Amino acid sequence: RFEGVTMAPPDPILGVSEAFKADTNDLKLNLGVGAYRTEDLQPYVLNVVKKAENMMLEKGENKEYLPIEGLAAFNKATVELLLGADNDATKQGRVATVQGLSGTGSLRLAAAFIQRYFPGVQVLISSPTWGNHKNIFNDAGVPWSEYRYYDPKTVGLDFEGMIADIKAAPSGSFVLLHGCAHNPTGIDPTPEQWEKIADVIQEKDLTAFFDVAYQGFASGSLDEDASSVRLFVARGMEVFVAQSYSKNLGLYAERIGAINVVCSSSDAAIRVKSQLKRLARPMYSNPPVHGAQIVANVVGNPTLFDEWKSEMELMSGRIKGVRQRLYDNLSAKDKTGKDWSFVLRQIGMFSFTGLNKAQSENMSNKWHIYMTKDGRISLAGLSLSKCEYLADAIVDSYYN
Ligand code: PLP
Ligand code: TYF
Repeated sequence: RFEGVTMAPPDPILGVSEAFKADTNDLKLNLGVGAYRTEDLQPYVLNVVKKAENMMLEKGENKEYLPIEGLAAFNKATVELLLGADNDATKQGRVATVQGLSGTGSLRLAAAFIQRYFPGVQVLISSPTWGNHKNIFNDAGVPWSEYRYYDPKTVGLDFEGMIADIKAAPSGSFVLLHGCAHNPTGIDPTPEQWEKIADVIQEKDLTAFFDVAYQGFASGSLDEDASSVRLFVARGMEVFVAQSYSKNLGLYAERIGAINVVCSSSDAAIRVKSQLKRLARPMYSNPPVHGAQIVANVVGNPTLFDEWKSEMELMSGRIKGVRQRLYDNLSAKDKTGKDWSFVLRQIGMFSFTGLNKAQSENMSNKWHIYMTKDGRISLAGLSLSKCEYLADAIVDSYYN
């Protein structure tokens, strides 16, 4: 019966960790998956998470089923975090919020909604984008096409190309946008460019679909990292927003996030929410409670909330420090005078090095540095003390 089943290819990002594990060299470095490490390259559980878990134990929280839409206190906290405490859309009840299985599950639920209510309508995604985006829309049966985003000549944003491609999309299309800290490039539009993107989306009657996986983690400020989304919502635009707490609260394995649909009326929001629940029920019935309680406790407790903000600043600050050190080492090691300042301009967990597939393979084969084949490295998995070794490897791979 199962003889005809063929082997599935490994995930291009998660598969890197497998290759890393198999390497026995002491110099090995895993810069594949985007997961925060301490300066000693150990996983990090935030202090506020431990404190929230203690509070939950003391309260004697139970493990009863959640409603299909998730934990009420979490849903309230998550939308406030996203849009700000007294946002008009929230106050007017225009936002349908459903707890999801982290960012991925929230994106997948929205994709199922698009497939059901807008069959055949396409989603535009950036070229490149997070590899799982294509899988998610493919499996949901939502057609997608790409808009230009990355310009290899400048290692920056191809803004003209992006605008031209969005303008050319059939009216009614959805446009997937990374709210902040674009994965894999680390290149974000400026505030002025965001205004122009919103103009085009509004003029062409398109709908923005934001993927917010790094709020607070990119700049260190929750408000700044949500400004793209808030700009669209302030214009009265209807948007989808998927949220994830994997990175900013380090809750990778708890699978906690949400899908928010900002609608033009509270009536529409109620109906949209009912349909999201209908889609969730046969897929997974209802979401897990533990991560939702952690988020609700951290965001809902002023002391923990402030402490969380400091811990996020610490994490994003460490990454910025590593970014600077890597840039300094690259500039010192590279005798050709090449300008490496793009490393400093990129934000978030990643740096897009410009290394091609063969050069990325040289990084792993010769230097035991594991990274994705598109040239992306996770700076969150790097320490200050390893920057010099990494710079040697990059310069060697770049010119050989
Ligand atoms: N979207 C982007 C752009 C990501 O980089 C990630 C991974 O961090 C996710 C979504 C979702 O991750 P998770 O499902 O762990 O929340
Ligand atoms: O891009 C990353 O590294 C993170 C983690 O299928 C991730 O977003 C990678 C691949 C995947 C799920 C999460």
